[in-house]
Amino acid sequence: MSQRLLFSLLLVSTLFYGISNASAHTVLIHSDPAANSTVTALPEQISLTFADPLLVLGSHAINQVQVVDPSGAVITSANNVVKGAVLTNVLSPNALLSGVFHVSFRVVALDGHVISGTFNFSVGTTSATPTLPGPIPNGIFQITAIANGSGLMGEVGSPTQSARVSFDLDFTHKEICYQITTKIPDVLAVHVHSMNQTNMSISDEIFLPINLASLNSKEPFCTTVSLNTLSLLYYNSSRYMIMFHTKAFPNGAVAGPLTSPKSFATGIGVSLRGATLTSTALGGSSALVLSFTNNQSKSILLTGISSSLASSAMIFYDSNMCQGNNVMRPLQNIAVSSGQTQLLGYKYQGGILSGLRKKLSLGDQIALDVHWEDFAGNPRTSEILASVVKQPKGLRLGTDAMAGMPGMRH
Ligand SMILES: [Cu+2]
Repeated sequence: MSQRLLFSLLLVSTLFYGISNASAHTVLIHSDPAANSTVTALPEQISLTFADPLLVLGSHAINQVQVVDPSGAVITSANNVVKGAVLTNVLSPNALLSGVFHVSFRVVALDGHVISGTFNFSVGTTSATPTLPGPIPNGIFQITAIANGSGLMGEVGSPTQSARVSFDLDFTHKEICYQITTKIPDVLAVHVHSMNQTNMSISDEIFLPINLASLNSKEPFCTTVSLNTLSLLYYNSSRYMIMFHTKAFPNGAVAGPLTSPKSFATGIGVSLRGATLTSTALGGSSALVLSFTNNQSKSILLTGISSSLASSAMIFYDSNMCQGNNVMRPLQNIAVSSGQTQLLGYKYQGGILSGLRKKLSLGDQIALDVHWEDFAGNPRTSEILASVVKQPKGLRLGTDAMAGMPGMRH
């Protein structure tokens, strides 16, 4: 299996073309995976190499390859990429299955002749029980990733696009639940790949396929995984990377490494949505809007907020920040019952960052930590990016809160 380089500009071509023959019609001379072969893991793409360049007619899909997994699901995308004599297509399976994969193709050679064919390859099961990298921990652990195009070198990526991903590793239910926030259009596939830290390359094999239905979904998407997959992510999270493949960048538009497991809980998690912070000068204060949903089966406590950009922060109760007669009362916590959404806003319950270490300008994205406690009293932290918005008319930050919070200004 070839590997692409991530952090190195060194590029090694591993494509070997067969000797082109002089016959009238082209033939398939090579594929990856190879016909009738057995591979240990599914690669992120299917690649067919023909003896001669294929005909390309603008955006017409005249060259097509399709892969069907052992469950009968089509796992290729609608995006067939032709480069000379090579046809590729990114694979987006919903699960990593072992068994027989069926490949069919139909291509047009430069002389106009249509060539079609089919073949199989297999993904084998590893017969030996894998040795887990450490003892199986109890409960749920959260890891996050921020993907962007700047991490990709030796590959063309999109430096302007990004994605934020959070994973809950649930050892009790052998499940991974994830949520993805991104504005990337035309996503063909999202994969978690392993990274080799010695030669800084990303594996072409799919470690964990990400279901595209999870993109910007309100609820976390959960999928059953093996204890081995959970343990590898738990113990070696920094050796894994999430990668978004798009129509514009089939080889990967944005990517980012997974962080170490951040916190512990025994429930499924929370959803954070619609976070905004009001613009403010350096050293000033900013009011938060955030909706916090408890996805767990029992009540939890929202215990606070913080940001590395603010010297202090709090959650509070206030009748109405926009009426000028308000007195903020700092809150230790807010109980949120199962399935309920708690809004932090400009009225009643709210949140404030103060002593900002940088000016917050319209459109900035600020990382915010939201602290909560699960029903068993385990402290957890979830992260969200808050967009900076204009301070609404009449918004006043309470005098009591100001006295208690050095650095807060109007
Ligand atoms: Cu990939």
